[in-house]
Amino acid sequence: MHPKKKVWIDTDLSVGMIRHRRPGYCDVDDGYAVLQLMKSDQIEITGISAVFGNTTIDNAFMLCEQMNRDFAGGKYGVFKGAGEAIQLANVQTNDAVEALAAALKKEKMHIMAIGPATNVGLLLLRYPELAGQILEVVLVAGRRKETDYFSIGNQGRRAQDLNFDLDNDAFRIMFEAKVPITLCPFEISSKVWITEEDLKNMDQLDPATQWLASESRPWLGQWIEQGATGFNPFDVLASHYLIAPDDIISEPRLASLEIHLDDTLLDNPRRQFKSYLLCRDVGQYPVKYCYDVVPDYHQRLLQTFQ
Ligand SMILES: [Ca+2]
Repeated sequence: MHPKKKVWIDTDLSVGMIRHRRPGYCDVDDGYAVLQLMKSDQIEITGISAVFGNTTIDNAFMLCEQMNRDFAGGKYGVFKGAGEAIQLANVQTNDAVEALAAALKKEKMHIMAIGPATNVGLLLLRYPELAGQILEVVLVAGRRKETDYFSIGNQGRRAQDLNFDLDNDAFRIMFEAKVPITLCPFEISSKVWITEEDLKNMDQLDPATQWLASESRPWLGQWIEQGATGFNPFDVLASHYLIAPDDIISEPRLASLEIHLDDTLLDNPRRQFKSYLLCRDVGQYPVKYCYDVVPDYHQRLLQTFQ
């Protein structure tokens, strides 16, 4: 038997929340990633921390506590992290950063950071000596080139690279600390779809999976309004990679941080610029870039919730 892989979860859980910046419901994908790790016998969760992102830090923290209480018997430590991006001129700590530091002092572990990487960035600024204790940070961000748009549905909507966009500096800090980085970007998650048929199958499973299916329906409805037939469960590619890396196809790339025109504002006459996390043949920082799944991936994904 292989020893279990130790994984710290850092998440901007927003399952079932109303968006705080514009109308509509929030992403449900963190819920799939957290529940998949909770259910896996390959993984030992070493702690769960919340970060702002898809929703406010208070909502994300409340949902971390709720999932831990309702679906894991409260057995994990749950910690509140950053409510905003790193301010380099005023670096703060928080409960999540201190708890993660204490855990890393005891043992090496992987970190699944499926929101903005703010808590990991803060940790590396305050405790640079702990960089060598981080076996890998698995993140949901990046693309090959600035013209690889994140297209949602067929109405022309383009999504941001939200986890990166909300805290560019956190990524730069991780790269400069030379922490091993694995990226599960839009390129891979755009190949995986969850449909109403999948939710109906999840309705027949355990209460945690039933809850996730039920809370996913308003989110699925928004994707159908955008002309899609399902939704891409972005963050679950990160959790699945940690559980079963052989199901995920990756290649080594070199990441760079570059500034180009904002691709989400193409029709806006007052177009602005933004930072991009680009993963090319040439670049500055080595990353493992996950870009495809095995042919029977959809079935394998749903089996992990059985
Ligand atoms: Ca997330």
